[in-house]
Amino acid sequence: MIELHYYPSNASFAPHLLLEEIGVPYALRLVDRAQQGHNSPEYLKLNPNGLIPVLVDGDVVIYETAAILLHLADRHAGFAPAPGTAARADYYKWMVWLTNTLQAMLIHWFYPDRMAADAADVKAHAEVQIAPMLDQLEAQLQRHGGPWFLGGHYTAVDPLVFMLCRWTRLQARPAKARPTLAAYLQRVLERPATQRVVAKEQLPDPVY
Ligand SMILES: N[C@@H](CCC(=O)N[C@@H](CS)C(=O)NCC(=O)O)C(=O)O
Repeated sequence: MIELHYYPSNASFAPHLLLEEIGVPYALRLVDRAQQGHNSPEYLKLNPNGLIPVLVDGDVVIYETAAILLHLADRHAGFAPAPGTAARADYYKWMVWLTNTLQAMLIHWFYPDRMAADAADVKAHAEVQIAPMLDQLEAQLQRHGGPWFLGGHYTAVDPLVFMLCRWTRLQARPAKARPTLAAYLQRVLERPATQRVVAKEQLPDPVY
């Protein structure tokens, strides 16, 4: 059975959403961050970076949130455009940009003390850089009118967008401050799979 090594609200949230959408059986394995479970020798064998999540899918042991989403969408039809199409290129573009640009900047915002002695300054600068990235998400949704991030179909990109937007909820101008993005986030939240994951991870309101 598929196993997702997770911690509530961590980067495992996006793969958790996709697994629930796919509807295959899977087991959740809690990585106890309070006890440094992500740095235990057993966990480091799964992910030498000591980061959550890890997915174990038969012989496949895979880390990196976006890679896990791509892998799941490869194994289970219906969550990615056909290979070789313009829509597939768009899907790759957004998946990679979201993880290597927006997610990376959000990590600086969450852990500014890792970047410089003046953590408050790093956090403030990261937030300034995140705002126009969120504007890009708004512009993308306005361009095609939705309902999902790439257009008419919910894809593996949607859980990543939803998770990263959720992570901005405590910022001065969170993702939901943008009207088209706010309506989109509400649509994702209302999906039955999202509701089940929110309940399983016991995420308090507001979710985003
Ligand atoms: N690039 C990684 C980042 C994962 C990541 O930063 N996970 C966080 C939780 S959201 C974590 O495990 N942090 C533990 C730490 O930094 O010590 C991915 O996308 O999987």
